[in-house]
Amino acid sequence: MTMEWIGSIVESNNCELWGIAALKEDLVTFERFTSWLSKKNHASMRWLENHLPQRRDPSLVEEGCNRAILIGIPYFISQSDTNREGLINVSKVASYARYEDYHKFVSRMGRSICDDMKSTFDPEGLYKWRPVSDSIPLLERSLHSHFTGSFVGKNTMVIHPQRGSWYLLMEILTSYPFDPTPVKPIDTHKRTKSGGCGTCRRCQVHCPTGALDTEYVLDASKCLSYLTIEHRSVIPLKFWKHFSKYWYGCDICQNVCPYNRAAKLGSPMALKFDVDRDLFDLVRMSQLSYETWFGGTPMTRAKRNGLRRNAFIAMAALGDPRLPEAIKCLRVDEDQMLVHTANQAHQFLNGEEN
Ligand code: B12
Ligand code: SF4
Ligand code: SF4
Repeated sequence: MTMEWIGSIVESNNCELWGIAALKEDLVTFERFTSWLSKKNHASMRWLENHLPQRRDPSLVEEGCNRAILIGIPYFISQSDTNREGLINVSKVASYARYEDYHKFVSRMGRSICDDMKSTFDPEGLYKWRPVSDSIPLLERSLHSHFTGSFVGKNTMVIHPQRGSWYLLMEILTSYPFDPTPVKPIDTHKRTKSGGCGTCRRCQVHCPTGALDTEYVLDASKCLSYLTIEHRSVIPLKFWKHFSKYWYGCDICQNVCPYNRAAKLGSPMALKFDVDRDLFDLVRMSQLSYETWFGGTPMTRAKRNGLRRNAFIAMAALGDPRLPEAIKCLRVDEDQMLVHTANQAHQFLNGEEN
């Protein structure tokens, strides 16, 4: 009955209730995480080294909260989007980034869910309720894969066996003593009706940069998503050609996953970036255009000059005839990272890889 109540509260926000987790120390997950760090798979994301006690024991994230309501936010967009402006701009933006910033959505929707939860389960206000997603020291994928009947694929995504992986994850941390969801763990090395990768390697084969060469482990230093969103300096030349596919984020390892064939279109989040912008307009965009086009979207994570760098490299990768003009534009920029990127274009066109 409790699950039905929570399910109807979550579904009234067009999201999906996936389960309830008991938050407690999880040494297997923690060791997997620290071993990933020790191999420098996190590239320049040094912030992942912080808050290790919370990653080891998620009940420390919010004092007194040892339960989490696990929610999936759907965001599947049709992958057949072609270039509507007739330009040679075919490089894409990852689907999640086309919506409003999901952190803002989570706090808005999370507040509404928490209000409903309080009036249903906690009218006297005795318990804690805190909506969280992404930017907390919580290993969200592990939590969801342990308590929801979903599994971690070789592409490292949380995959729901019937619905796929086009979901952002969020949680409501609470001190309310809900019963955790009893689930049978899925052995992801086998492929059965309940999920798992088995012998499939599609994501590994199609990842353009070899970032998934070791199954179930992502080497962020090679991942287009990391390079286009989190990497703050010049992009090594050997990755430039892949910017012809994505210039912000990357969805290739989800696009090719068989579990996503039956994905349902739609999302409760508002679409913000539904028309591809001309890459040259992006290279020369002013601060004002940046704020108008990208304000309130997750793409501000890369900041204005990160987006300009990415758009320039995508122009080079696509052989855009306006590249000489774009080079002139960036060569006089005050940001040395952009000047350096512009100066590398000739090396790229000569087939050099550093
Ligand atoms: C840092 C980060 C990144 C980095 C590193 C990604 C990575 N694979 O580690 C970069 C910038 C590359 C990135 C990219 C993307 N990200 Co990101 N990212 C995060 C963040 C903030 C932390 C992830 C982390 O701790 N990584 C370290 C590794 C070691 O941990 P992990 O991936 O969580 O893996 C754990 C489990 O999967 C499990 N596990 C791992 N291997 C195995 C193997 C077996 C057999 C088993 C059983 C378990 C298991 O143990 C691991 C350690 O605890 C999370 C939010 C969060 N707080 O968790 C979002 C998050 C993982 N990202 C998300 C998304 C959507 C993306 C992108 C799709 C965005 C895009 N389109 O560009 C890509 C996907 C790239 C990919 N294939 O992973 C979603 C994933 C949703 C989902 N369904 O899985 C999250 C959860 C954000 C959210 N709240 O929705 N991301
Ligand atoms: S997001 Fe793209 S580059 Fe990163 S692992 Fe997946 S396919 Fe490879
Ligand atoms: S593409 Fe295949 S190997 Fe990769 S996550 Fe999906 S099922 Fe697993």
